[in-house]
Amino acid sequence: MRKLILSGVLLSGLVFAQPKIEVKDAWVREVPPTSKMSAAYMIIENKGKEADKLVDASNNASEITELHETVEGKMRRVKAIEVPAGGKVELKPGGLHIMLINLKKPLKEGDKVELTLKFEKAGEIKVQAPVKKGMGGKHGHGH
Ligand SMILES: [Cu+2]
Repeated sequence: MRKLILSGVLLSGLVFAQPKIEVKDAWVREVPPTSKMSAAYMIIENKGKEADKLVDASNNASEITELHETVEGKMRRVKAIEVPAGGKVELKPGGLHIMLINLKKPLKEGDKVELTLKFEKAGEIKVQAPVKKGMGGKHGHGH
């Protein structure tokens, strides 16, 4: 039943709004077992003619999911992440990210996290994000 409703929503979306959001290279940072937080990164491409916004997210690895950005080494919450028409936005260490707060279990390299991204126009998009070790030393994630 749920599948039927979902495909109906997808179809009407295609006909009327033509959302063209693509999520690439999603990954979640491996954290030490003592850490209760991690972050998810990815590239979001908008191939449509209308700007869209990431307005919310959830995931199966943590209790709380927030949209964050890092500015001058400090993180702050943002209400939405804009994805310009015909453009892309990169969520990366030291910049925009999806914060995973209160991890249900430690995240180890090789694990997979299922993220649900909610866009203002494109609706919900599910992404499988592998857990990887952080790249580079300086990521400006001040926990
Ligand atoms: Cu953060």
